[in-house]
Amino acid sequence: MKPIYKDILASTLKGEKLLAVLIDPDKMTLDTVPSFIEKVNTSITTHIFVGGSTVDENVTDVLVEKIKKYTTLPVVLFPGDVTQITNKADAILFLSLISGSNPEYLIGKHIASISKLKETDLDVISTGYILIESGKKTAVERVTGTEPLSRTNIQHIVDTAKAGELLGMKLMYLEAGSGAKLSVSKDIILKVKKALNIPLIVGGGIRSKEQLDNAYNAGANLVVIGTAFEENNSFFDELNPHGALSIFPKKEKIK
Ligand code: 1GP
Repeated sequence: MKPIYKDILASTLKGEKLLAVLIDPDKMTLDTVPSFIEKVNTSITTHIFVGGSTVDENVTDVLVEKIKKYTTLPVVLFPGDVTQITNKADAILFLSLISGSNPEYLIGKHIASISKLKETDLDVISTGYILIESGKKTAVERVTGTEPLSRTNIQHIVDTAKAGELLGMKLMYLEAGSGAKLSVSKDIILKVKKALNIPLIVGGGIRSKEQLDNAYNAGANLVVIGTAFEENNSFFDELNPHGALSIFPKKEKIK
């Protein structure tokens, strides 16, 4: 088993900032994997997350196998359902949707996943998953039948995250939802981070370098971006501190 959580924790303690590219198996075709992963490999990405709200059976397994052929980056499952579990990945976020009170997403799906999980050697990472209001109805809301937490009641978000930590969760994920109109605010990230001793993940609606830096500066240890990469491959270059990586060697300056 690869020690994915141990590595995230070590990076967090060193103050390193991590970036996960989220690949939704529903939106990526197998033939686009090589070129997309090449972009990922030459970017500041540190992790590849794979998962979606609605994915057909076995699609994730085949996709992860292909991704693994083209990268050495850790592949972490971010599953919407039990059918998305595959041993071809390195780790799985064992997500409990603690912002809602649907028992299926708090513990039900977890129980259903055990027979499959025990056949794998995935690093299983207990993760508190908190959905935050983001300006429009998201797929997570629709699929889980839960309401997001109000973005103005920050104390309630902080208390929810702290309760998750005290229950033993090893990561906390503040989620605005894929394609969110409003990403998680700086103030929310700042206050949740201050209350927690575990690494903090932030995702949903981050589409610019400025938003990414804001999330890091407020205290996010790992940021997840999906839609912005899906819609525009050159976004990888925008995040690269040296701009687009050129395949041509730089010309020496004539003195
Ligand atoms: C969704 O947090 C992730 O679960 C990423 O969201 O697709 O909006 O980047 P985006």
